[in-house]
Amino acid sequence: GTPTDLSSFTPDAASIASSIKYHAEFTPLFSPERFELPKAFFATAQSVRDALIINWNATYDYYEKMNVKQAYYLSMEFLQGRALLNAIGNLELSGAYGEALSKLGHDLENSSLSGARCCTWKWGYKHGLFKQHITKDGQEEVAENWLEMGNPWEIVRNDVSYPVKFYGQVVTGSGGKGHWIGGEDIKAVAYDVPIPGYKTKTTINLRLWSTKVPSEFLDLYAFNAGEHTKACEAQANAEKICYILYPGDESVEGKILRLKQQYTLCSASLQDIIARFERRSGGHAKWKEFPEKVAVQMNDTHPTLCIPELMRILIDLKGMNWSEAWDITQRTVAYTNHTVLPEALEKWSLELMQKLLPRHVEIIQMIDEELIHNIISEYGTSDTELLEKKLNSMRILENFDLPASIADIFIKPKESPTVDLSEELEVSDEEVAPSKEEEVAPSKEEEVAPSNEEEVAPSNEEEVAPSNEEGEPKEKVMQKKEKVDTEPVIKPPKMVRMANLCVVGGHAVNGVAEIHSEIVKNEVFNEFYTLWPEKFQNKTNGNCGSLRIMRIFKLSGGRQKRNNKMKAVSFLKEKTGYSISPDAMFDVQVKRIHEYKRQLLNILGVVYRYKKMKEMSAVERKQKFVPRVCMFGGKAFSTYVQAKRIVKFITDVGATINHDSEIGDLLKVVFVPDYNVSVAELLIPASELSQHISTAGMEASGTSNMKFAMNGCILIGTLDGANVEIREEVGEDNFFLFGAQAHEIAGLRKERAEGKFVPGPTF
Ligand code: DL6
Repeated sequence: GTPTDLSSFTPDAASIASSIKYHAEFTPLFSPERFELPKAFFATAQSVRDALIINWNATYDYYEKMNVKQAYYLSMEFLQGRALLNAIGNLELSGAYGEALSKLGHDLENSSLSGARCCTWKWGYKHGLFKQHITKDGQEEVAENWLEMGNPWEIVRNDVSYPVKFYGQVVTGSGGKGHWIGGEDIKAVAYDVPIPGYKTKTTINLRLWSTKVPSEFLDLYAFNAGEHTKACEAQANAEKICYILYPGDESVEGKILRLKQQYTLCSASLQDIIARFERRSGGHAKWKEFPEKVAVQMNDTHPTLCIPELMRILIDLKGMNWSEAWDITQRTVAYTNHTVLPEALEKWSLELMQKLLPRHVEIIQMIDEELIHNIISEYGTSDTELLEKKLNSMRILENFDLPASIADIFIKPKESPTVDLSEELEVSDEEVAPSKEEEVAPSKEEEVAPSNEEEVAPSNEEEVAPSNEEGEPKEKVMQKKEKVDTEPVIKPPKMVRMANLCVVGGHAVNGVAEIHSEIVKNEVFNEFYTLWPEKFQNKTNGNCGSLRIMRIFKLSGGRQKRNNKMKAVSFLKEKTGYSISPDAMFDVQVKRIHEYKRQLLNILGVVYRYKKMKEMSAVERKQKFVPRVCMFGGKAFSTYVQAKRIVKFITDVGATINHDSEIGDLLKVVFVPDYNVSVAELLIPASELSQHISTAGMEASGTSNMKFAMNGCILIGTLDGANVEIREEVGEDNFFLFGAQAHEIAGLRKERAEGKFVPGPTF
């Protein structure tokens, strides 16, 4: 719905100037003597924030009064870009702000840029991913302390905070209720940021969580005894949760930290959502109607814990039974998938999760068991091979025993003699002894008597082999076989497949471009699609209106493009030291560095072009080649060695070509350091050709492709992600089609593996 009673307050330049001056004077972030750029930015942002707050309050008053359904988008990251110009534009106050700032001796564009430079908006974390420096050794990661200067947009809500628990034990009460006790307690405090809509006064809230411990957690005795670090340990543990975006997760500590981040987001957000629902229900919450008032959209699998957390709250705290809670949860939650790469689909060690979130693991095990029953009732038990296939691909718990009753299905009559080594291989009591938590409340796992993880065990495929005539669990039989035939192998760890949990627990699953949504249905989650086709849908990234805008402004060029190029030229000079010609064609590939995105292929193409140029005479070269600047930009994840090597290679190629006076402006290669939303806002409008050449079928959508197209840039790309729809929109003549199609890839890979290679066209 649209609020009707929003402010019609439109300040003029004079009142804006006095508001900026007020904030410059009373905002205690900068020293009083000067009014330089960063201060001008902060003061301007704060005056804009005042204007936004009026619309924001009116928006939420309206939502409250009308008791509207609210959609909550749960995401680990929001990369907002330049908030100041965006907000002023949306408020339709660009003219007035420009005038006010020039009265005060500043320029709106520069003030906004200053904000972008000192704060790359990685909402919610003290540090963003990292700042990328480019040195002679390639990428160097430097901590990015974007909050150093403070954040003019956020408003702390010290009165909005929720407890969040980790570790501890579960005591099972009557009716399957769990009491989660002990453990580590922190609190999540809300920080709000107003987000204005485009061509509307509706201004919504971006709510972020900061983590703290209640002040009584400071160990005063330890502190006074001089043990300062120990005394502040609880505080430090809580605060590090929101210290960094995507902390490295190779170590166990790193994994725990990530899981804590994910759970904090889910728990605090759901408690907040439920508190609002109850408040709006005036103390008479009709829980069945919860999904009519609340939609929770999980952005990727990071917020998957929403599912067991909502179940926990509904069952343990609101007194619902399992099926009531499950019905509400499923109708509330939905999932957006962003990747088909198997290695990027999150899995968590069950053991680790059980320690950190014991009650959630109980709930996940119950969801898994219910799923198993669903699968059996759908496919029956006569075709055990089919059943096995379905269970293997759909179960939430991987490498986890089937409940005993179900494992029996796979028992086949005696076929061949087995060696009875039962005594020797008996799983000792010790091995299955419950952990501390389980002693308090036996988990499902204990009921089905699993072995522990270090145990010698069969590999994945073997695990589904039939058991022996005594009906012993199949695992033990296979253990015997292992011991007899081969060296023991390490049992694969039990894992929780978060994407499967999302598909099972949510009522809708969407991909982010048409081709990707088809792959989601036909490959990644095909077994689920076969079972629940109605859940699957497509939402192309940025589609709302973007394609229409593209149609209207198809391939605009001219003077504006030239201005944009000039800005990029001076930015690149400042950042890289390279002088590039604005008359050259800007050929840009900016995105995360990844093998499937094929920056390597692009740079090899550049090397090839360079070599061809060198073979020609100066005259021929000039005739054959259009002057071109090949720009690359993007971060390589800190542990992704191959991606970092690609960055280094690009910079080395640049160093060679850019210093070749024979080539001059005909070819330049620039690696733009620290690519982020602000850099994108500068480079995309300056580009003439942009590269979206991922191996077809692998880029879920891409988001910059749409932005380049909307800025009148021609794309060269594969039929992958949103490229497919963009090409339909801009027309085949405005899109250079490149490379193989998704359905051809498997065949080509096979050919290559067999040593067949058909070279492509040369130029
Ligand atoms: O949906 C946003 C964006 C897509 O446009 C990209 O194609 C896709 O790679 C990206 N996916 C992720 C998820 N994780 N991984 N890998 O960031 O999502």
